[in-house]
Amino acid sequence: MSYTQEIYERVVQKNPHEPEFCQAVKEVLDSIEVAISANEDKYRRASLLERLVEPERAVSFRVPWYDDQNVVHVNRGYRIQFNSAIGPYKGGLRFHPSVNQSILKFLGFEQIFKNSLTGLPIGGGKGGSDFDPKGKSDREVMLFCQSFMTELFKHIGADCDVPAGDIGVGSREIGYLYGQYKRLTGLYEGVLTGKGIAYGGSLGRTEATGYGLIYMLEEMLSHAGDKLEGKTALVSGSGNVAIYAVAKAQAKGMKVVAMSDSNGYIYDPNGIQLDIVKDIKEVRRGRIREYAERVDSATYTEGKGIWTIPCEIALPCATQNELELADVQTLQANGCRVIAEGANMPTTREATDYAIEKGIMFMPGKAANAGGVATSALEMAQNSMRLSWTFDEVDKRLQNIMIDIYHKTADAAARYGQPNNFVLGANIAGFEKIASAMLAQGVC
Ligand code: NDP
Ligand code: 2IT
Repeated sequence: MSYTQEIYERVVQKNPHEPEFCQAVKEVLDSIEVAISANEDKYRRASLLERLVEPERAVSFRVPWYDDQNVVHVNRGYRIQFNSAIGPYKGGLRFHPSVNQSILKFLGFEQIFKNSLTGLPIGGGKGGSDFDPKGKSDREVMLFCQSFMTELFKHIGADCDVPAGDIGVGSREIGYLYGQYKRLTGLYEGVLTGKGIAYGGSLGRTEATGYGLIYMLEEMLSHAGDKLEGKTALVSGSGNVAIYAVAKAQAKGMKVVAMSDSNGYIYDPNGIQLDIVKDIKEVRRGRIREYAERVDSATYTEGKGIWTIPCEIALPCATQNELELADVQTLQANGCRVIAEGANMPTTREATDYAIEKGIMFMPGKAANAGGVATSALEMAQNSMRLSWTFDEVDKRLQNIMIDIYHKTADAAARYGQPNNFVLGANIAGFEKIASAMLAQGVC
């Protein structure tokens, strides 16, 4: 049995109740098998893969808080500090009722390779809670965030672990978390990213993941002799990543005809009016269905049928495993030729393999959505220097980082004889840097 297969079996055996984590590990191990086999002795002697799949530390804690009726609730909080070989743990916090250790370990594991691809000195981590911010008052969200940070602050710091946003954690939550960290520690330091511009945030961080996705897409198409202008796209989700992906796609002349949330999707053949989506989602925290109530040309459909709409480019920007085999088959039959993942692991393994096999250009999330965490690392750099760059300065750096990630990914894929397999390329390119840092630092 190969070293990678052996490790995968151990992971399944040791984590039988963690399907998402096992899924993420399998994809990476399958990809890096060709790179491992050439140097198998070296890696085995150091038990490199055994160490790679085990988080350095995973903390789980109680988060009690009062709602507006003075009823006490208890949620579970987590921080997975997965790998610090190339820098302090870095990765978002997710607040969503589906959060559990499996989901956060998959996200933390993905983050290791994503952060490596950015070329910046950041390790991999992820955290969050099964708290649901939906329908809660600002006061309830604040009390929850304060309670969450009252435990989390013991484990994080500007040079040790720097959380940020993810699903359910945006600028409001980051503000409350930062305020409590400062109160507890007395430190004004870059311990969180995605902060408000008034208190140490970086211009461009809000837009970075979505913009970065489109910069990546532009680079992919240009190397295939094509361009973004005039292309029709679907973007799932209507949160931070989806909104700024649509903004940049439209600025580049693309037509986005559909967006969604966890209840259903809107279809607007005239092209989505983003100012209305932003008002519904960012200002009023409403539901995407309201778009169809406000725009005559749009229809709203309950359920996850967004992928049945004909398009040339599909950008899943909501959540894990939202794009399944049947969806990719439908997309392909309707003329879709490109998929780039704004979300983390939104495409199931069968669907990913099918897309690559059928020649759909497919860019995995760890490369395509790395613009968010890369810009977080730029925020950390600005905080350390105690200065702030202009929007254009940050945006220019983001563009260069995305182009660089494209080349690292494509070059690694080509080196291993599969030039169209960007999943293989991204995993190998991310892994090589981590592996060399881990080997150099000895058994730890
Ligand atoms: P937001 O909370 O801002 O938005 C999430 C969107 O996805 C909402 O429209 C939400 O709908 C939808 N969604 C969430 N969970 C589900 C679900 N179980 N089923 C269907 N739809 C769902 O999060 P982000 O935009 O920040 O994150 C989106 C994705 O991008 C995630 O996979 C995240 O890990 C990834 N990502 C985020 C980065 C960032 O910088 N924010 C960076 C890199 C990746 P509803 O409102 O109904 O819940
Ligand atoms: O999945 C991700 O890369 C994020 N949620 C962003 C993490 C970060 O630290 O900015």
